[in-house]
Amino acid sequence: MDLSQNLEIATCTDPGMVRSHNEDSIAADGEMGLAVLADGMGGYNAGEVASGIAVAMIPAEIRKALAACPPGDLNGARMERLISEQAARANSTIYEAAQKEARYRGMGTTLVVALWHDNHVTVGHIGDSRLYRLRDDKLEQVTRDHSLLQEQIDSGMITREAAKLSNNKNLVTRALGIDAEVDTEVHVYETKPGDTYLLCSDGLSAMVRDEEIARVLEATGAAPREAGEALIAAANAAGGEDNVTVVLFELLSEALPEPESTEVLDATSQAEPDDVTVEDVRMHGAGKGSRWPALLLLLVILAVAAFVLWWSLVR
Ligand SMILES: [Mn+2]
Repeated sequence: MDLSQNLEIATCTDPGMVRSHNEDSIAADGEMGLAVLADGMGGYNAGEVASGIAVAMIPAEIRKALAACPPGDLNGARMERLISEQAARANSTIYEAAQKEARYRGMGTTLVVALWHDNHVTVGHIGDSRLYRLRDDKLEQVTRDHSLLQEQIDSGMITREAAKLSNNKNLVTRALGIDAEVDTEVHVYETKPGDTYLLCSDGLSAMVRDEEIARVLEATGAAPREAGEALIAAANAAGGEDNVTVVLFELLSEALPEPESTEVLDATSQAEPDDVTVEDVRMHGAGKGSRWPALLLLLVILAVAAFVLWWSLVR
């Protein structure tokens, strides 16, 4: 299914005003309706390696899996599973690379993955990279950070206002590639035509308040390219202390296409119940095909024998 007619996408990334290199990585694919953003961590450029592995592996594997998946199976539950599985695979690859090479030791990355499909978006995340949704001029943070700060807010240790002044904004409690196992948080949300989605690294959200992000989106009419560049500029104007990366996805006014021809799919799923393999089906077919001529031959032989018997009797 090609969604590129239904979406407008822009990706923007910048090292910021302080850092010499950019450890954020992004991938976006309009045809698949997929965006992946990763914010790497680890010394000696290892963060770049970790985030690079995540954005290279996950879209490639999701593309393969979607191509092999019947259109009627493209539902939220399937997408949730797909994102969790692929995040787990990327986790293993990063983790193993970090175990093998001393210079990669301790590397990891945040992750936010969004996959749009028939009027839904499935969102997976690990760490403090975020997804926001702009709907009817209202900006809402969809993902909830896996960070020390968020835990402190949740437990009532500090207020949301005090959190804005906190120094530990970048301490994440979950990351991809740090442990042998990873717990990806995945949810499915309904979409509405006209929605705009923003994926961002903490280089935006730690530098620019939500109200200011909303104001920038409003000022640019949430046009993806323009809004993306304006958000990067806003982060840099506020100090640009970290790499800053944004992906903007606008759902154009038409609804996303429904999966095609479910009848065909139902027929397929009935023809191949889980416990019957293709070999089984073929063997049964071949058996039926060869049995009938043998039976016919037997009848002919019996008829001939009966005729011979009758002929010998009447003579
Ligand atoms: Mn960052």
